[in-house]
Amino acid sequence: MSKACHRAPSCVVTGAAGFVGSHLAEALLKRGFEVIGIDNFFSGHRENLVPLEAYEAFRFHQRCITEPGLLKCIKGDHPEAAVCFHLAAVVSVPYSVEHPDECRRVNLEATRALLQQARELRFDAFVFAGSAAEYGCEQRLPIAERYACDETPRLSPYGQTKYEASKVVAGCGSRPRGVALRCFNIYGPRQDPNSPYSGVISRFVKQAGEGRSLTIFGDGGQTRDFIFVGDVVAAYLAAAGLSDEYDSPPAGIYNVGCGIRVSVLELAKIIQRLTGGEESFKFYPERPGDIRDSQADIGRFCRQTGWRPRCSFEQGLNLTINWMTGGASMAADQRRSVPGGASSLFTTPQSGGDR
Ligand code: UD2
Repeated sequence: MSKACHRAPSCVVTGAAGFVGSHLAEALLKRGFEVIGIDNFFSGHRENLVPLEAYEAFRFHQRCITEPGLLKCIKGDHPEAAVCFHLAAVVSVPYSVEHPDECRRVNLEATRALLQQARELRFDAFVFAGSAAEYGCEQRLPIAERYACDETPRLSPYGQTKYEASKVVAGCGSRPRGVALRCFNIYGPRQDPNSPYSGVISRFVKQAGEGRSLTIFGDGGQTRDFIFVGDVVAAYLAAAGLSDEYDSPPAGIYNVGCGIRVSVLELAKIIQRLTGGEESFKFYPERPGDIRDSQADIGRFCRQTGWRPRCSFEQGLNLTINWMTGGASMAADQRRSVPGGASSLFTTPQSGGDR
């Protein structure tokens, strides 16, 4: 498979104001691609666009992905557009339970419509944000892509619609090449810690920074496969065939994680140590619907692309802690830049892994 393209295509990024979408857009801009960002700020933040607006090649449209003909309209304004990274979605699992119809419209039907337009417009690649939620309560570890099937009992409309959409994307043929990345627990700078449903790492770092006890749901023995956002961005670039380090994979569905699981209690202790706080935890009842263990089998994506997670857990946590704690006293626009320069997200050295 080919590596970086000679003539840079323009890239559409839906969900560009989101946690992962904004990092992806920034990485593309740094590599010289034009980026057309789309977001309706339902869960994305305007602040995340600040670093992107420093690039002339960044264009932004405040639009909703459910608008009929959206991609055709974008292509009319930006004829070079040839790659679509589709990350915009209803991202909250509990919200999807409360709003199943909206979740289906946004996560499945809008994806189907965008893909159909990408096909008619002869886009090169369509890369979709799938999720580990597609596996429901899978007990076999590590979890391989083939374990998710139509009969899998999924715990939420979020998991179900992501599963159906991933299948549609992967089955779309060769033009565009459809790739769905089933990402496990992503963490890093720009993850919003302020909701009860925010990712556990962002919540723990915030609690530790404020000198509070860390809130553990259940006994803390549940495990997750945490992956740093910079590694996820590298996977997206590879998936679209835009990486100068990794090969592009054939159309299909691929897990993206570290392949290692860490318990919530272990995580809490590491964060206390890295933030220099006293060990102090408060235990609460297990969250309804919580799965016990999660760990990705990442062999398929690694074999097809040469991609590997490169950021060790401690490096990733330190970058996240620096950003969150350094950000508290800064202006919003400064806060959205990653300490050490955004490049630190994507150029973490190879590491033996100190999980
Ligand atoms: C993640 C994704 C979700 C979906 C799912 C797939 C996030 C925020 N959510 O859900 O979208 O893809 O994976 O399986 O990435 N916890 C605590 N204390 C806290 C917060 C959480 O103990 O203050 C526990 C929580 O009960 C769970 C674990 O930490 O056992 C991870 O929780 P999470 O919300 O970060 O992510 P998860 O795996 O529920």
